[in-house]
Amino acid sequence: MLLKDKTVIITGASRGIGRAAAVECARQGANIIIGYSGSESSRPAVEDLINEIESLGRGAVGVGAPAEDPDTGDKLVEAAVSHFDGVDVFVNNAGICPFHSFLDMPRETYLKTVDTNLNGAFFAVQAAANQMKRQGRGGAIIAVSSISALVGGGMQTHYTPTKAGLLSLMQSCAIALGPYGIRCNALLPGTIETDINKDDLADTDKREYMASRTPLGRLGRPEDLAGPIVFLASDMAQYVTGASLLVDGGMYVNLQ
Ligand code: NAD
Ligand code: RM4
Repeated sequence: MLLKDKTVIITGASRGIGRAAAVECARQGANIIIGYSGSESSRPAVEDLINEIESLGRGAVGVGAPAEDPDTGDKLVEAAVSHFDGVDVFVNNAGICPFHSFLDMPRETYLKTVDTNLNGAFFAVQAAANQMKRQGRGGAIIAVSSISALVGGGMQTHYTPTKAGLLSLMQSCAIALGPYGIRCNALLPGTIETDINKDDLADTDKREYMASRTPLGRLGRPEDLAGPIVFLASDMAQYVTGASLLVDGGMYVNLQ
């Protein structure tokens, strides 16, 4: 029960890494605000997650919260205040990576990626931090960045800068928010099999290449990130702020 009676907001929690984190946080005693895109097609997945969390004896509320909307953070915070006891943990997880070559990258693809992954995150983190400051009991903010904050991707020239930006945002926020007892850390997943890279990894050669780069011998699963997210959210990490935690099966260090 590392998060007993805490309230955790997770953006993009309807599936993938965000969903796995939501379930594990609930298992550890937290109530969850499930941020999702707001699309009708996501609603069944959100209902399914609410049911799973309730079966663990915890509360969960789904909030339609498009990541690119600067007002989304306020909306998520309002839900946490009205349904539970404010916000203890904010996990900025929502993100997209529409793989595309650089030289002909459509402007709208670039702008949408930056708005969704980084600009929206800035305002959401700001909203969560202001609420945590008002509450006066500290808090934890986790940005789901990526191994791609540290290395490039030829088909990810729009995406990797957003992930580096999130890492940098957590470093600066750690300084800005430390005086309020608010810890800010970046989680850097490696290659995790989810919907975000389903098409990319449908290429068997690419999939095998990515797996072969991983010393632990397999690609990641969403559940592999849940424990590290709980750790950063919990008091076990009470002196951890401004840090980056790679969870990549060793992929980053695997030069030779
Ligand atoms: P995913 O596609 O399963 O999940 C992404 C989540 O973000 C979904 O719930 C989706 O609905 C939500 N989302 C997308 N656009 C949104 C929007 N405009 N507003 C609100 N929600 C929106 O993929 P995932 O792998 O679970 O991705 C989660 C995070 O992990 C992303 O930020 C991604 O960049 C990061 N990440 C993933 C990997 C990987 O290999 N899968 C590696 C490193 C980092
Ligand atoms: C990650 C990393 C993975 C990729 C996903 C979409 O940051 O680059 O390899 O599949 O993004």
